[in-house]
Amino acid sequence: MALFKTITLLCLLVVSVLAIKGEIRKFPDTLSFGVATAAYQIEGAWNASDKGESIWDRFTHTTNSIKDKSNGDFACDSYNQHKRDVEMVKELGVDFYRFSISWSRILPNGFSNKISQDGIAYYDSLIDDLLEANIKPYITLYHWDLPQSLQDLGGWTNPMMVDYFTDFAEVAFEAFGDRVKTWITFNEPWVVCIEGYGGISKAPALGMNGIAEYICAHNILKSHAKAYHLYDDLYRSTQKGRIGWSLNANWDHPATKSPADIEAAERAIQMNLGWFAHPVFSKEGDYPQVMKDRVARNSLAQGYRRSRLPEFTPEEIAYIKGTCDFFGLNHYTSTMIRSLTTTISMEPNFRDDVDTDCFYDPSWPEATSSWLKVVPWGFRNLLNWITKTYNNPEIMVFENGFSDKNNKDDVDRISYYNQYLNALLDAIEDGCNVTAYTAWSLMDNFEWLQGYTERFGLYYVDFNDPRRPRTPKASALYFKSILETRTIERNCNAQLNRNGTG
Ligand code: PNW
Repeated sequence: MALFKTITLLCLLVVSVLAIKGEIRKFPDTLSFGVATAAYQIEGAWNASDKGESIWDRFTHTTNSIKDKSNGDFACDSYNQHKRDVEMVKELGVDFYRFSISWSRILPNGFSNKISQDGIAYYDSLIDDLLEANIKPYITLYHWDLPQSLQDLGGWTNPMMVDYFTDFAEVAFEAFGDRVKTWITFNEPWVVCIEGYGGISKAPALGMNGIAEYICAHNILKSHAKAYHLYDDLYRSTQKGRIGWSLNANWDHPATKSPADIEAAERAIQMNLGWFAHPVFSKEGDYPQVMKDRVARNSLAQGYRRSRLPEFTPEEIAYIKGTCDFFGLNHYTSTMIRSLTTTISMEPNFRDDVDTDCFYDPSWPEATSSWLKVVPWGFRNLLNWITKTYNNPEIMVFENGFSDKNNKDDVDRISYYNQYLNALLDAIEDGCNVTAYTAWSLMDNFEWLQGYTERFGLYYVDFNDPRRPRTPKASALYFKSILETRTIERNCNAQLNRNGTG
């Protein structure tokens, strides 16, 4: 209790100092707020009841890849403590809770011929408790934990996955769609394909750079579109929900004003975000032209008979186009981009295909995650880029957050949220149609390769205590105060805004 009081006082102090320094800004009523988690990162209970093995179970159990040698076997024990989770979400006063479904918990062997009643019961109970607390459940269908049985068949390199994923989606629509009105098919397909298929820093760690990530993305695009059409054709009219996906993107800022760097930064964003966004949100559909050109050119120079980037048929292009009811975005940080003039290496490689040099400005404040620098104006620029490039879509921000090591008096996280929420308001004032903002994460959890060494939570979780007690950090109280008033103090740090749009 003493700790709670200290945190409250500290938080009030921070809020009042910030308020004295700057004006108060109001969030529009059209913006709703939420917090997010993902199944493998919080649930634990990896083999409870008839749950099947996922690629993250296999990866953490059989490789030495996790920094602190940990895994998600127990994690935050949310499988047994979801009532406490709902209590926390309620305490914060958010409008929605974004969580993901563990595919192998509801379909133990990956296929829809066998549905786990215990798996369905777990999510049923979570959804009912949320609704009872007046919080909207938002479901992510795929947050990286593929059933191992489907990985054994090639995972996302197997074109049959399009059907298997759609079957899984249908089971979820049937079981939960009466109460769940916002569906996110895939979380960050870029990370799935680049890090899990091209690289080795996410399961299944295939490491077939320059080849496998393109096949993975091709099948995920088709899987997403098929699930979207299924919802559209069979469920939308009765369930009246919405469906899209959530793409991760950095803001890629040109390192200088030279035309070459400006072009390189645009290419970087087209070949990372546009890779997935262009087929769905652009007028013409398909992959960005610059991406088709680059990968084809490099592939031919490397002796391949065709581009390593698979081609869509005109029917597929039309089928994929428009398959999102909103533009879901996960954003954390920015990078500086310089153009390169590399000779084409004989080994295929995604980074060579993009062919830019990226780095972090040394003046940017750091988080604990090596890739996360604090660049709020980049958020504003990115939201404006999406608005301009894709003709003003409705943007729902499904993740944004900051990592530290082990800190309940998390003033750096408070500062991050203050600055990024101000940048979001700037973007709304610029004309961006942003309707949702989600903090990652509700609580500290299993941070993939980093295990439990990087914490993103608004709530602190004690991973040494078998009961996994959760305690609000100062940032939880700060977030709660923002939600209560739907206002925020203007960020006074002019220096951090020096590169912003305007
Ligand atoms: C997200 N980047 O991943 C994931 O959706 C979460 O599961 C994860 O815990 C969270 O961010 C924090 O890492 C990202 O390089 C991974 O910009 C990498 C990046 C962004 C998001």
